[in-house]
Amino acid sequence: MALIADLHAWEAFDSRGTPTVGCAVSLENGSEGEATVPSGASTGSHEAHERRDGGERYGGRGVQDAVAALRTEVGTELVGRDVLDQEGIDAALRALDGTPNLTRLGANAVLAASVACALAAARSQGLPFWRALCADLAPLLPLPMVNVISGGAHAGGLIDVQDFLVVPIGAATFVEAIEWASRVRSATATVLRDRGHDTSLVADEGGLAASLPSNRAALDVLLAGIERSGLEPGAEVAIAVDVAATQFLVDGSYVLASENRSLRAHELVDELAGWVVDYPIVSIEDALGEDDEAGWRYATDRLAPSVQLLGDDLFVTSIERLSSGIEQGVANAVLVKPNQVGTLTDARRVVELAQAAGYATVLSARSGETEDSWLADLAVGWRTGQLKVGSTTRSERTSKWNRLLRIESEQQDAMFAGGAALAPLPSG
Ligand code: 2PG
Ligand code: MG
Repeated sequence: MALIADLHAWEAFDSRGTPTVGCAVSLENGSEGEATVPSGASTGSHEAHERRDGGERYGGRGVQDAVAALRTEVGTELVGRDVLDQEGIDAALRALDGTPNLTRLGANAVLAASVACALAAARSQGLPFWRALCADLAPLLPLPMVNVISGGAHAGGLIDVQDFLVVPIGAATFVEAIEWASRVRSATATVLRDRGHDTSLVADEGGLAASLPSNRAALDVLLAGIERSGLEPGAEVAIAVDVAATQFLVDGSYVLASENRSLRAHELVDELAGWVVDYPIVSIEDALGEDDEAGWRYATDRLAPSVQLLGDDLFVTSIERLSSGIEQGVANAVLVKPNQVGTLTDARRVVELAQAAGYATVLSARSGETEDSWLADLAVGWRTGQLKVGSTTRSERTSKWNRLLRIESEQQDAMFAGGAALAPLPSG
């Protein structure tokens, strides 16, 4: 037993300078756990509720009410509970909230408490967080998915597709994988500079935010960056895109504003299929809007046999939405963001459900992050196989990569997931 003695909460900053929730839990045995939580910009409408104060402070985005709830009713509920029973803690948080989407307390408040408890539990057992999470299973270092060029909501809509990422599929270790990703980023910046673009401005996740004429132009630049880095496109380093299509779905049409084109769902899928032929693309996230069922079915038929088709806004880390996706055979991989659902237990169940169904799992940071690194431990301990964090620059991103570098350096026998983590999985 490791009983909670006290819970403290405060208003902190995220990487966009927007308020977020911080929470610390101290135990009767003297151990502590402390967490701050992230926040998205291209959020799905089915995500758990992020509680904001409204009013004047921080343009209405303050979180003083969420913090006050933690200090009062959540603290009262949790003090005296055993942090070694994470499921019990998370169930108590859900019951206290009383709504399906955590609308009353706020998912930002609930997740901060959930993670702080989990961290305190690991401390009190004298274990690294990842070890406390995987118990007897072997830890697995994730294949990194690294943002190099940004568009969409993270880069002022310069181009429509939100993320152009690299996936070092041929790397043998995490150390090698992240060095390759970093090398491609530098080479891509050089390519952009050579072509007359400004590379001093970066987007929310540290990606290069260039004003390119089309989405294909970004793929051209990224492919040129991989070639310039001396790594082999498609064999050593591949490309992933997060289309984030919900963001440009207007009245049933997908509006590629940068290209002055408006596409029906099947036309967008056909366009993406063309990109897969012309570029070494291994993963496509949110190819369609979050509720475009027919579009997703068509996308799955056309794309999922050969590439990873990843649902973010589609599944929003929801057991219900993922279960129905699995039943209908939609997509073949799920993006997992703990703050989309609000508790670690719920996020972990989504990972387990996906793994049991042969879907690949990609744990993901948000565009608004903090310097915390607990996400890296979740990837290793939950054996998600893949981790998407943003760029290899900016401290709120590197804190996660740095944590993995340390874990790999200390756990020489830890397995690295590598390119085999990508869907379609052999059993899927
Ligand atoms: C996404 C994430 C991270 P946001 O769409 O996958 O890139 O963005 O946190 O803004 O939802
Ligand atoms: Mg996404």
